[in-house]
Amino acid sequence: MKIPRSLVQRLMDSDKIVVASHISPEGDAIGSAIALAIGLEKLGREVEVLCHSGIPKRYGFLPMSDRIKRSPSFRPNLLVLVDCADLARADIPEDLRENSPPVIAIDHHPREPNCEGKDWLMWIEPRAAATGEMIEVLLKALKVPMSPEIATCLYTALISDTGVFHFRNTTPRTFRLAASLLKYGVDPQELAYRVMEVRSFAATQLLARMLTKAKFEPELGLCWSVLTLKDFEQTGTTDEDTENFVNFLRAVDGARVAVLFREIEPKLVKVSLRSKDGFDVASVARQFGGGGHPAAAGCRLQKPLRYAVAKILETLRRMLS
Ligand SMILES: [Mn+2]
Repeated sequence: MKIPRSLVQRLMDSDKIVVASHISPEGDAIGSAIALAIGLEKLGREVEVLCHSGIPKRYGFLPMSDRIKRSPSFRPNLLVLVDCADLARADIPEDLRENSPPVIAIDHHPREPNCEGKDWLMWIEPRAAATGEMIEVLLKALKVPMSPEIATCLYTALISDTGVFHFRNTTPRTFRLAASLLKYGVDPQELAYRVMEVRSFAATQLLARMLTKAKFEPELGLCWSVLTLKDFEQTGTTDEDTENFVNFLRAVDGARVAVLFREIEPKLVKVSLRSKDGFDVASVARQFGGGGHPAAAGCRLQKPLRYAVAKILETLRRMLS
């Protein structure tokens, strides 16, 4: 991995830095953002991590997570996006999006960056299993020593994007980095539990509903399910509780593509897409304004649930048949 030299220079030259990631952030987004922020703070920079729509409870154990802000408390002279190279998908307040300072984007999603007309510096490594791998390289270049806090964040990033090292994006580099992080006191069982496994009882009941309503179209290899506003209301859950649910659909024998639709508002539907044998679900997500990786992607549609489900299934059925 080669960091553009100008990127390191730009970081060194900036003293008020905001680090942010994409909407619906997961472990790689949040872990990478916090790890970089801790490192930049050690270098004496004023740094804030932003999650404009709030940090999912699941990640509340991460160091510095209690200092994550919804809006910056100072005017930054640099905005760093991690795990995201698209200002439109960044989880930041509108005024910062419209009137952003220079931007550095550090990402491993293999998509065309969306940055026309802006002062941008880009570092994209599609072969990195997680953006966390890139942050480790960057912190080394910045001469920030590894610490237990940074190691916890980077390990969280790795296991989140590799499904605890079982997706195909896992490489020797991933394992080497994970091994080196264990030397800083990372507890692999504890982190895997907190990031991938932990589920409230209410969320378990929501999961039961998703499984009961699942549909399987074996001739296409399509497995999908829907959670409605009513499902969330009646179980006392929110969309945050659906993390990793779609993997149960993906696990179905014979499923090539798994889709989970969630009705968030009467006219807002979130969609998670997963695939097994190389089918590119990111290309489907992009058709609907979303993004992601070939095997794991997502999008949100400002449409009624019925419409969103019909549209996406129609697209998938056409591509799968
Ligand atoms: Mn990622």
